[in-house]
Amino acid sequence: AHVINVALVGNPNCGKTSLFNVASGAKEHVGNYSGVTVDAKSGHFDYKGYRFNIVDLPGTYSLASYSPEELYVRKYLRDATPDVIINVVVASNLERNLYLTTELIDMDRSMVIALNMYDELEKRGDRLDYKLLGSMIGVPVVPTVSRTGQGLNELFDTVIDVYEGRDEDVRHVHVNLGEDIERGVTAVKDLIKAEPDVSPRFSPRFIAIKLLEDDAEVIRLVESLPGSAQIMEATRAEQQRIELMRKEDASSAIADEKYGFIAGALAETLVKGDQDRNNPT
Ligand code: GDP
Ligand code: MG
Ligand code: K
Repeated sequence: AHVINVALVGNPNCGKTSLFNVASGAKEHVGNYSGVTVDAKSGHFDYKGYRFNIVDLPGTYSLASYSPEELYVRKYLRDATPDVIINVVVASNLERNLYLTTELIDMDRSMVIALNMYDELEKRGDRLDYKLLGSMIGVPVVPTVSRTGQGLNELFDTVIDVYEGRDEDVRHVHVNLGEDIERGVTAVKDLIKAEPDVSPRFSPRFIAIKLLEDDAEVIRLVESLPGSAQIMEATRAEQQRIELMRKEDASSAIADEKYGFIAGALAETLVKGDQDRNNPT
């Protein structure tokens, strides 16, 4: 049978472990606890002739390299290279949850979004055109309620489609960071692409953005490359240029652009129920 390696990635408390339990029949602890150890649980199940190996990764708000959870998830995505990432997001808190999504998009990996706690979104009376959102970001979006298992067949059907390369919503879209920053990303990315030995598992775009953000781990990675002096010099120059244009450091400018992109995408796809109620016209 075909084996599909799947990793669950998402913010803390977005319902990853619930999804993992329902899908794999495991009984991992679910709830608002903060674990002492940072690790991953793995399980497996068979569906439609495929063997799914599924890994429940620690919750993270971003793929920066500040916390042990972030470093763990990053290392996992780089070294274990799951075939398909399931990015679990909280449907009623997309402004925050989609930040991590933008970083996964930078990584340029096969991915499906589980729009989890969809029951909460419906209860609030919010309406989201999730198909349009998916086509805007180039990632298929499937509503789920991982506590009950609702939507999980559709989710894993979509994982199969993405794995087999037949989902029409999958496009290589990237989150456009605006002219000032994109120029810097391209300059650094082109130097990284020219390196023979750069970690093939982090995309050149992800590495370039992380360099511009002063990411300590990615700087160490790049420092081991033959062309590191030139890459770091270009990074510093582009950071200074961006700072001059934007009057803020490059990493803040990148975060602002990402949150702006998310806000723009949600403005086109999300109608909040309580908004309608609070602002009668
Ligand atoms: P994790 O931190 O991402 O592993 O999240 P958990 O699976 O531990 O879930 C966090 C909390 O959200 C628990 O209380 C779950 O019962 C609850 N939860 C998970 N999925 C859903 C869902 O789809 N809808 C609702 N309403 N609650 C959910
Ligand atoms: Mg969990
Ligand atoms: K939890």
